[in-house]
Parts: sequence; C-alpha cells; structure tokens
Amino acid sequence: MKNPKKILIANRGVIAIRALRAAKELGYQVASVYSTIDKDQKHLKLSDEAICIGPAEAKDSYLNEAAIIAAAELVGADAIYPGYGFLAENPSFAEKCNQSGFKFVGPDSEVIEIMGDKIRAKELIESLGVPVVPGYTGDIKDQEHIEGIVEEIGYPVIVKASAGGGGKGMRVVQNEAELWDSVVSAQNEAKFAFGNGEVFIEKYLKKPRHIEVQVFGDGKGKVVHLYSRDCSLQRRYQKIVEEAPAKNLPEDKLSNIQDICVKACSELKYEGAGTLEFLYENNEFYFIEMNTRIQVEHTVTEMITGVDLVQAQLSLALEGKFELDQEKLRINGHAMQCRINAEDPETFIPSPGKITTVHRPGGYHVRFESQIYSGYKVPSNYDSLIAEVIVKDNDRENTINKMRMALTELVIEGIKTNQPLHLKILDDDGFKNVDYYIKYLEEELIK
Ligand code: MV4
Repeated sequence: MKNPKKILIANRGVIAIRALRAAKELGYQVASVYSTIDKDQKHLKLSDEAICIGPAEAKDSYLNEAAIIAAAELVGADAIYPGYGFLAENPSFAEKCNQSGFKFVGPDSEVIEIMGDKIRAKELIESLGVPVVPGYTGDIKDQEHIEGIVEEIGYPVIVKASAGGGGKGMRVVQNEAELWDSVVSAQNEAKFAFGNGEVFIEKYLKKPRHIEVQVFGDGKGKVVHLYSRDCSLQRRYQKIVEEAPAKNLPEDKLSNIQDICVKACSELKYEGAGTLEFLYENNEFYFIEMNTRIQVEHTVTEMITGVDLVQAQLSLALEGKFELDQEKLRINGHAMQCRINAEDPETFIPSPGKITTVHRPGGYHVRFESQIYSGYKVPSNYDSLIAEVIVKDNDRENTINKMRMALTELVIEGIKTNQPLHLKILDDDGFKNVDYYIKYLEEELIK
C-alpha cells in the first residue's frame, strides 16, 4: 500500500490486540490510545503510534471523547475503531468522530441511538417482521391502567428500563400485588442510572436460552447473516461460555429467524457487524435487543464461517469493501469460547495483580486471544476479561474435548482466574446435553 490509511484503536485489552492484528494484516497504519496504567499493553508495542489519553479511570481516558478525538487529530487518523464496551455504542461519540472527519467503524449514529433505546428498538424490529416477546411498550398512565394491561399479558412479567440492557433497572413481577411498586421502583432506578425513567413490560420467560444471530451489512441494503450463537451460560449478565452454531434447536425455525434478521437489517440499511439477541423458550424465538457493535463472542462465528469479522469491519469502513455472499457462507464444524476472567473461581471477586507466568494453549484449531504475557499487570480499573480460549472441531462433543485439553494446557500464574469453573462446566451433563438456560450456571452449577 502506497499511502496506508491509519486506524485509531480506541480500546484496550483483548479487543485492542485483536483489532491491531486485523488492521496490520490488512496493511493499515495503527495508532492506539492508552490510559497511564495501561502503558505496558502489548498492542501498544505493535502499534505505529501510541497516545496517552488520560489517567486510569475510564471516564477520564477510554470514555473521554474529546481526548480520543484529539488523539485522532494528532496522528491524522482516517478511522476510529471502538471495539466493544466504552464508547462503542455511544451515538453522540460516533457522530462526533464522523463530523470530525474520522470514520467511526460501526453503523450510523442514528441506528446506534435507536437500538440503545430498547422500546424504540423493539417497536422498530417488530415492525420489520421479527417476533418479539409479548408485552407493552406504550405510556404508563397509572396503577389501574397498567394492572389492566398486565392482566392481559399474564403473570409473571418483567419490567425493563428502555435505556437499560445488561440487567440494570429490571424487575420480575409475580402477581398484581407486586406490580405497581415494581414499576415505580424500576422507573426510579432507571431515572437515576440512565437519566431516563422510561420502562416497558414483557411476559417473563422462566427458563429461556440466549440465542443470537450475527449479521453484517454494507450500509446500502445488502446484508448477510453469519448464523447463530448460544450464549446461555452467563452469570450476572456476563457471558462465560459461548458457542456457534446454537445446537438442539428446531433447524427450520432458526433458519427462518436468520432470514428474517437479514430482511429487517436490509430495510435498515444496516452497516457493519451487528447482533440480534433472542430469548428461546418452548420452541419459539423472541427478539429482545440488538447490539450495534462487534461482540466479545464474534470469535466463535469466525471459527465456523472462516470470516474475519474485524477485518470485514475495517475493509468496509475504510475501503467500502463488502465481499460477503450469503450463498458462500457455510457452517464448518462447531466452535466454543471460554472467557478467562481475572477473578476468584469460587467467590467471583476480581483478582487483579501481576501475572508471573503464562503458558498459552496451542494445537490445531486452538486460538488464544489475549494481551497477557509473563509480567503483565492486570489493573483493577477495568473489567476482568483477560483472555479467550477458542476452539473448533467437527462436532460439539469433539469441541468440548478439545476445549478441555486447551484449558488443561493453559497456565496463568500470579493471579486467580476462572479456569477451574470452565473445567467444571465442560464436565457437566446438562452442559454436554445442551440442556441449560440463562440462569443454569447460577441456579444449578455454582450454588
Ligand atoms: C428477559 C428475561 C426473561 N424474560 N426478558 C437480562 C439482561 C437483558 N439483556 C435481558 N435479560 C433478560 N430478559 C424476558 N421477557 C430474562 C433475562 C435475564 C435475567 C433476568 C432476571 C435475572 C437474571 C437474568 C439473567 C439473564 C437474563
């Protein structure tokens, strides 16, 4: 490349090194930003430039929009890669990037804004033909009014904050006696946490699985899906194990949902990588939210489709290149990811500190995504994800066996990790039989 374009990576940790590799492989120049405590992040050493944007506290660095835009100006970036978390789904940041002449790697700020508002997202997605959880997204007038509406839906219901997601501002309501208090307290919690007290109501699904569909669009109406993922094994809304494709589901129904997702995102002229999240229960899929970013679990989709999703994001954003063809996208094998967190495997208390030794797992179709190295210090300022072990094999059983071997090989010394929890999950019969649901880990495995 004569005049290689330059990408500013506005993130840290696992996704920063993931994006750095993709960008360098494509021949781009890379500038990275970091907080003072992150000065020894591995991706900085591999970047062409590294700019300090502030102190450890995320709000003063990775969430500091002005500092990131200033860094982009300083290095003359063509695009800003947000990754996940931090500013990845902040519509005004996306808008500011674009307005300042730095292409935000992601969809239009308008789409990010709509999807960030769960009521608007649900109404829009439903209008595009996607099945949603039965419920009520209208105005909440008074106690009597809402009691009448929920009588129709039927108990139990769940009250959710429109500005929420990830569990904040949610209330499960078992009967009419609890309803009004739950609505009011969810409104207050949402107002305090998000500055927006809007809530909506859904039929509460008791033991659903969390199934999601990966989509990718060119921003002009061409959209493909890259099949499904099962992310049901989670704790406190944090996914722990993810796999692709989702198994033990009615194939025809899943295939239909994937096609519907494509149609809906085509109508939206969706740009880049996105995920539609569904709850699955009693043979039915119900849309709950759409994520407008690359997700931590994108890796398992890459393993079964052979598509480098981060490269695809960058080529689309910087060159307008879109080379995905639904006809050519096929599932090859089964992939699984175990998230390695720096935390106590029993108490889940974060375990920051210095990693003294790392031995990475290896082998055929074994992938290790991480910034860690012997001597790396895990800071206490950010989330505890430090690595991902990703494997693929021809079927799910062999994939589980390969994952067990990879986790057995992996050694991280100096801090505690959830590695033992993963080995326990892999040996669980419910897990092996795909007989689990979103609270399975919390209710049945780690009691
Ligand atoms: C639900 C649900 C059951 N029924 N919606 C959790 C995070 C957010 N993304 C959506 N979530 C849920 N939505 C309906 N209609 C169950 C969850 C849920 C959950 C709820 C209460 C306590 C723990 C939970 C763990 C995972 C998912």
